[in-house]
Amino acid sequence: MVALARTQSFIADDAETSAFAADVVKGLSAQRKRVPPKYFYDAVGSELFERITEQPEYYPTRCEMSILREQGAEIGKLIAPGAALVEFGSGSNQKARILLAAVKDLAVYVPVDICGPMLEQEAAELVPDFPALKVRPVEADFTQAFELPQEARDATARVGFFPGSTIGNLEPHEAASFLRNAAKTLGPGAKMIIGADLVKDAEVLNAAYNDAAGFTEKFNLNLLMRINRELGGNFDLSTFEHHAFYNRERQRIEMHLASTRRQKVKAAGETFDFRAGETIHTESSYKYTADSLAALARGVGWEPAGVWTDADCRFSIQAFSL
Ligand code: AVJ
Repeated sequence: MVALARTQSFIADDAETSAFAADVVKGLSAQRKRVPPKYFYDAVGSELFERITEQPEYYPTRCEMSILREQGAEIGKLIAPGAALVEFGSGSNQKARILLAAVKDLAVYVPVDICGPMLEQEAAELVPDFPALKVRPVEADFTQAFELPQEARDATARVGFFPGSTIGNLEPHEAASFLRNAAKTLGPGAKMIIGADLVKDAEVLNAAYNDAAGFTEKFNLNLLMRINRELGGNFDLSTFEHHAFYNRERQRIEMHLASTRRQKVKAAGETFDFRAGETIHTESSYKYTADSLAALARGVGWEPAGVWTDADCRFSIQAFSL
């Protein structure tokens, strides 16, 4: 038996479904159709994302892991003894594990994620490997400010951890608002460690989001399956194509689902018209430089406190303090 505190949840199941329905109706009614990328991550989507990270073309996860493994001791110096580590959008915990191994005397680890079942499972698996560590999972939408568990509020210091280039999924103004809310959540004197994918050649980027084995395509299309399953949709998946490309001007990868023909589709009790070739914009994955992320963070009160990259400078870990 594993001794684990119950996940603190701010999300009710039906509230989650109605938020999904509202976002889908709003997004598919817009001039340029879109659905927020956070809805990729149901159980199937989370599993598909794990497969993506194993593909040879998808370098971000491997690069970030290598930075953490090789420079984790240096990065860990930002985390004072008795501090709380708060991971935003924790997913599989695999990156936190490397930091946790490099840091001594952590008061508490608080993984925060919107996917409750994943959070519970991953937290439970952490306990045997770090028997002395307090783990206090929180199920929350981490883009908003939320209340930390008591143990984290009582810790000597609070350090945010936002790996995986999840920040890239946010529009720059949303990333700024996330950092502002994280400052509120963590409180004065906090630090923040962010994993951000770097601007680079379009070929490398395009390949990473068009893996030959087709897992990114499956991951993208699963969004329509999820709408069919949870919102009574009737998307015909054979009539939508995965499109992913680097938008150089905006320094972001865009993922879309393109309707191969003119059609009507039902979802969440409404009917939506698609022109032939019309797309649903399902994800933007912004790429940063050290300077562009520092500028964004400075704008909301965070000062740069360190940058680490892999040998090929494909990915960065960037630290900030309040
Ligand atoms: C989890 C947001 C970092 O943007 O690279 C991977 C998600 N989408 N392949 C990314 C994703 C398509 C991923 N992030």
